[in-house]
Amino acid sequence: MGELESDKHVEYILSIEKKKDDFDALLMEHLRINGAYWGLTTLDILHKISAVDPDEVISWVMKCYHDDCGGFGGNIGHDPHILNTLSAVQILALFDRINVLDAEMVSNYIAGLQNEDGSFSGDMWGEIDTRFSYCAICCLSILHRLNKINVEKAVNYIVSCKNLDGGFGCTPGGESHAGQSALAITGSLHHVDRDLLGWWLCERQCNDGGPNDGGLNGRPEKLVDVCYSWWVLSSLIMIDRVHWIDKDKLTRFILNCQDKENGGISDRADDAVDVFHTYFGVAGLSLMEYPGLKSIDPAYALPVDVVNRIFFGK
Ligand code: 3PZ
Ligand code: ZN
Repeated sequence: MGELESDKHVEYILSIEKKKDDFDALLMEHLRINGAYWGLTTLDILHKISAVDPDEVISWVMKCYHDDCGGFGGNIGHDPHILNTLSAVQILALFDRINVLDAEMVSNYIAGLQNEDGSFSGDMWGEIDTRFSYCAICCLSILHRLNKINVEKAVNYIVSCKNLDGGFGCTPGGESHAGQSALAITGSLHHVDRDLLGWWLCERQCNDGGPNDGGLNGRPEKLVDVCYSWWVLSSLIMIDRVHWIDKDKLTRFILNCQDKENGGISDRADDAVDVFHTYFGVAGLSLMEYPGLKSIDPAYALPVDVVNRIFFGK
């Protein structure tokens, strides 16, 4: 299995920025700000954020800002969306530059996306998903402005998406997925049946003895995928049931998904790498306290020192 190829991953992330015109880059064009958040957070976990120029990053991020509405687009000239707005706020937090924002404008944009039933739309077109509830709550919490929304209704909406298996869907009655990060931020984890959800999450670990042994899948009967290391582990940590999975096997699986030559991590062993799975792989290892990594907060998906700076000014 070997160890984490940290230097190779740093080089890989720095290289993505340079090749802007190949096919992968084109595919990522509309979510460039999310990609920037994934790459930069990975660099920070690896203690290499100093490899980028903060002023350059911040000035690019602010070019994605729409000062008429308070939201951010996925790239310069792209329409605003709550997903991109969260990425922008997280990037600014990484560099301790939240102060460049008009926090009132940004939080008014987010608050404006809350619906009567407490749910959140992703943008002005109205698609609803509990993942947008998470984006809204995480963003407003970082901006110290949760008071702008009806938190009780927001929590009740997420709770209304709880299923009999203990998990949460994206809409009421939808198949179980993520959602409890938002509940953790608002101090509402008492709505979770920890044993039932913990059991469902642990059932995600694969035990077939093959190259993907120890990996986690997102739903029953699906293939394992490195990115679920993050969704499942972060949830298990928040409900205090992380000791229910085999950490050694999961660590070995993530390390097996590395491209040891050119850097980067893929969804499964021997697939093509991308920045998304590189981030979630490294972040998953950080949650499992892999040596030499900064620890990451499971609810905010930001390094713990960044979260402490936001909330305790230290
Ligand atoms: C990937 N998106 O819809 S996407 C994403 N997926 O924008 C980014 N695991 O084809 C990258 N699958 C790669 N670099 C994949 C982000 C998806 C998740 C797809 C995926 C991941 C298995 C099939 C949804 C936050 C934001 C968005 C998502 C999840 C979390 C794709 C396919 C979809 C997307 C982008 C590229 C390569 C990278
Ligand atoms: Zn994945």
